[in-house]
Amino acid sequence: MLIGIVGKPSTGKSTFFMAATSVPVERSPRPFTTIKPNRAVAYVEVECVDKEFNKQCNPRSGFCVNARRFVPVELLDVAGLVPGAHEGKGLGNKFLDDLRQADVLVHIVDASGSTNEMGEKVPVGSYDPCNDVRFLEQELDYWIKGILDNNWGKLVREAKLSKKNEDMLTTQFSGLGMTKDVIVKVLKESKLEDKNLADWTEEERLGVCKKIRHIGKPIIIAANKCDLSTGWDNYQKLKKTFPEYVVIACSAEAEITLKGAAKANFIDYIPGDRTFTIKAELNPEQKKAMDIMKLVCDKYDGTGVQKCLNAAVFDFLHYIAIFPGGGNLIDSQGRLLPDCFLMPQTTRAIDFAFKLHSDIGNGFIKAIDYKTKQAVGKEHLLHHRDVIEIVFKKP
Ligand SMILES: Nc1nc2c(ncn2[C@@H]2O[C@H](COP(=O)(O)OP(=O)(O)OP(=O)(O)O)[C@@H](O)[C@H]2O)c(=O)[nH]1
Ligand SMILES: [Mg+2]
Repeated sequence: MLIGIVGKPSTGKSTFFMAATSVPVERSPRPFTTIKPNRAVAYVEVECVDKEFNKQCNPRSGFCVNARRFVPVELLDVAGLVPGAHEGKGLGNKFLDDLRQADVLVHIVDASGSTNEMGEKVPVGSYDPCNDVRFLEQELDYWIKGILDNNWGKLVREAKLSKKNEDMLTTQFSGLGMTKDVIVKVLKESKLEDKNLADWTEEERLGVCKKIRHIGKPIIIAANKCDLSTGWDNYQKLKKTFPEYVVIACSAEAEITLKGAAKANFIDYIPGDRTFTIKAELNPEQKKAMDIMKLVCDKYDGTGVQKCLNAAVFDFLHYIAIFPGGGNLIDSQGRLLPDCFLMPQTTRAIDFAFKLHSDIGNGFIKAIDYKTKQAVGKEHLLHHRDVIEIVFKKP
């Protein structure tokens, strides 16, 4: 699972990245601070199944606190995108190629309205962040169109060899993680299944790219810097203006502060908590900082960083978490429930077997639902938080 962080410069992409991964990266109010992409592990939260067995799990990767299991995902922070990037403005949009494999994008919007469309500092509240939503969609559309345009001549020649549109475009966009099903759907909706590529208009090409972006690079919005004075109003405005979007209020700076305070043992705080408790004597300055954090958490139900990642993976992509249930839940090194896999919603027992190992998939005999002890077949659809053992014939 790869989550891409996108947006214009200075909205707090790298701050969000650092808040989620704890990996220190360069960040500053100067536009284009990030040039080379940052990639690291973040986590999404799953209600662990260990409590159902009255045990404490021991994850191989990630961690688990009080049956709150944090499962690794990858996060990618790229350079800022400005209007006209597809024509080479700012850093252009070539760096978006880093996002080719992203399953979902988090658009970091500066909800405080303190950066203009180029990411330059302006007085708080003087810029309307709603402007950024459509511009980002447009730049992504043109990025995808650029990929198509670069190969258009070749595709038109191949079309003459009576290759099918769906096959040519599937090959063309496989690098963006598109499946044939998606391409067939896009062509059908556009009524371009059988139209000779040589006769496609510019608009038809762009229309297809828009649909591909919509399906293949779905976006959720993080209304960041909500700790600043105009954050609340702009967060409400974003939700109202874009009802088709998931919009989550977020303060990446607050998350960094809280994680830092928890590491220093000043507070009890686990990412995703709605609030925190102070457990040490604080000096007046620290106390003031924590008072501000409390206000932010109370107003927005937490800092929103963990909420964004969870929402992207579970509420939006509808992924499910599956725990392998073999060996009485214990691996060869004695770890209980060592793994937890994030899988698409329509995962069958056989898909999960192949995810574990191709030998397990090829030798599949049956799957056992560890919670109910029932045997199920290859086609059985798995559910969120299932614990599944695969019985297979060894090669
Ligand atoms: N008040 C507040 N400031 C924030 C928040 N998140 C980021 N900032 C500030 O916004 C500025 C830009 O942050 P970056 O993380 O460098 O922004 P970026 O989007 O990565 O910028 P580029 O790499 O230039 O595209 C920094 O001064 C951050 O401290 C937040 O949640 N609240
Ligand atoms: Mg950055």
